[in-house]
Amino acid sequence: MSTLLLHDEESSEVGKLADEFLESHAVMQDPTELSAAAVVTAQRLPERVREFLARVRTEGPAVTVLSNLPVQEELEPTPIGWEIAAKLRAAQREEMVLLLCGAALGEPFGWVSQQAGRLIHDVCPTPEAETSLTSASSTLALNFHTEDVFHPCRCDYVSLFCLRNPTGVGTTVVPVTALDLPAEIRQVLFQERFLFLPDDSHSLSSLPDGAGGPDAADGALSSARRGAVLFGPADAPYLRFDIDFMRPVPGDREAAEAIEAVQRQLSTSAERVTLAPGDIVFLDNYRVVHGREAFASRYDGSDRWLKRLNLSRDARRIRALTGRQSVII
Ligand SMILES: O=C(O)CCC(=O)C(=O)O
Ligand SMILES: [Fe+2]
Repeated sequence: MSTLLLHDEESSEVGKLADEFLESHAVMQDPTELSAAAVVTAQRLPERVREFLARVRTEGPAVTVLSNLPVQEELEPTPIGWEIAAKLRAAQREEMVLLLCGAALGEPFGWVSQQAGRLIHDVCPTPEAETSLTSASSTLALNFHTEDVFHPCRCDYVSLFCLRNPTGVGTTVVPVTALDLPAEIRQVLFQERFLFLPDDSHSLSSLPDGAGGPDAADGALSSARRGAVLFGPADAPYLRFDIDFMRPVPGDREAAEAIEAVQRQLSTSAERVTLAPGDIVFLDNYRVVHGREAFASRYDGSDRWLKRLNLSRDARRIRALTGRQSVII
């Protein structure tokens, strides 16, 4: 992991840029325009931040943290779920800080099917979702996963901006380099013997280009996408994995065993990143899987609260693959 600790002057520069951006673009509702404007304005972030993120983009460290970013002292209470956060436009200034920093690394985009097509998401514990398989969970740990594992346009980096984390709940991370598997299993993992499914944070009816289907397990399975777990260079592969939302191709025992072998190794290799308010972590979604420890939610306004933004290295690739012009795909 690599961290850049911002000096206080740099932090206030970022805050000022976020205020300015918010003022001039608050009325800009179109996420595609907002994403493009952020990429341009990100050029005015402090030089050390831009350089640091350029190194990340050129296959630098797979887990990186920007630290000491501004979070308002008078931050509102943690909302009880993303829908309330969206209605209240909670922590809009922090959203702009994340949008600008993220836009120095990639092009911000979102999903029509996730958090009602918002560009920037709220990650906070939500009543009734405590044991769900989504980031709104709390008492159930979130298993290691590739973000949006089902889709070829999944993000290159997922970024999380911590606004509150009073009990030091850890984000868990495992790099693909931690996998040390026998050659026979690796060979299976490199083959397209796996089905990847949309996770429960997506409303199936509005998934992009045919990935959705009837809201039933069988329906989701029938719309699953086939692919490999390991891909790219044989000696430095990329990884695509989410035990909860993948299956072996029906009847493929070897593929099933390979999934179990990977999951076993991931569970013994977890690293922990404890985000503090003012930290943004950028997770390389091709080179690490991530998850989150279990914790007790309180729903008293003091719960853990993150903002999340998906980043693509090339939004044109998304347009070419989905046929949509918007960055909300
Ligand atoms: O809460 C965390 O630390 C990670 C949650 C997560 O996996 C996500 O929001 O994509
Ligand atoms: Fe995630």
